[in-house]
Amino acid sequence: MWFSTQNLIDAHIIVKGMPLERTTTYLKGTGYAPKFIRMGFENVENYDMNKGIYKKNIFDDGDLDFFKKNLSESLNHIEEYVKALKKKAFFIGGEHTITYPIIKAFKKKVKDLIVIQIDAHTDMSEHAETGGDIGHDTVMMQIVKLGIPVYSIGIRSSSKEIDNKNYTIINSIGEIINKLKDKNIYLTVDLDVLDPLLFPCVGTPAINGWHTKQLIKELDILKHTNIISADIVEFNPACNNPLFYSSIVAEIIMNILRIMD
Ligand SMILES: [Mn+2]
Repeated sequence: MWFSTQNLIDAHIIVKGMPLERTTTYLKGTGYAPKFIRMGFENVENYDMNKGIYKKNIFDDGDLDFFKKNLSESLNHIEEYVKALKKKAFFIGGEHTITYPIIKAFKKKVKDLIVIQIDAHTDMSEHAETGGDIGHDTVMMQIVKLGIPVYSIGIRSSSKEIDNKNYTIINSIGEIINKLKDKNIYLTVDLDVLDPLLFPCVGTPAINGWHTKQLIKELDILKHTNIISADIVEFNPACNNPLFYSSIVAEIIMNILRIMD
């Protein structure tokens, strides 16, 4: 990214690409997302009329390599990387499945961990469509099974009604802002929360979604909370005009980095 620093020691946030694609079921291509998103950053300024200049140091640590690794080897690779992390990080997926090993690693590192999921789908299936328990469609089920509370927003599609004490669907992050005090928050943003007619570059589009304005408004509610790390997932650059949409994703990431101070 053009504004990243070469100096890990001075970095406030580490950016790591996780181009995992093993369990996608509909439109393929999210494994190419980190490369495209970095190109998209060429069209992003670090000054915002309302939010000012972005002053934090970002260190771009490149991508994890999943070449010739199967799903479980890939998940272990992610977990080991996150375990060894000593700074706040922003992860660029890849499929939503990456969030599971990330949370497994953070569970061992921090207390009072909660997950905020911004997504069109609950990802609460018991079994993955591609077989086994782990997949982009079961990732939140796996996380609640670790005993981590998940608050979800943007949901409009699910394979069934969800009845799980650790999984709560909310209408706005404002509803739970009082509960977030003293919590270590992990934020995961699945881009299919956006309306597919506005932002079509996702693997599993779902109609009647959000405008980017609504996404950024919800993100900004988290400004003074303790976000320990975050990810953005499910961008699929195998669509028409991918560089155009890559810069939209980069702008959204910029807004997430701003609330991670
Ligand atoms: Mn998802």
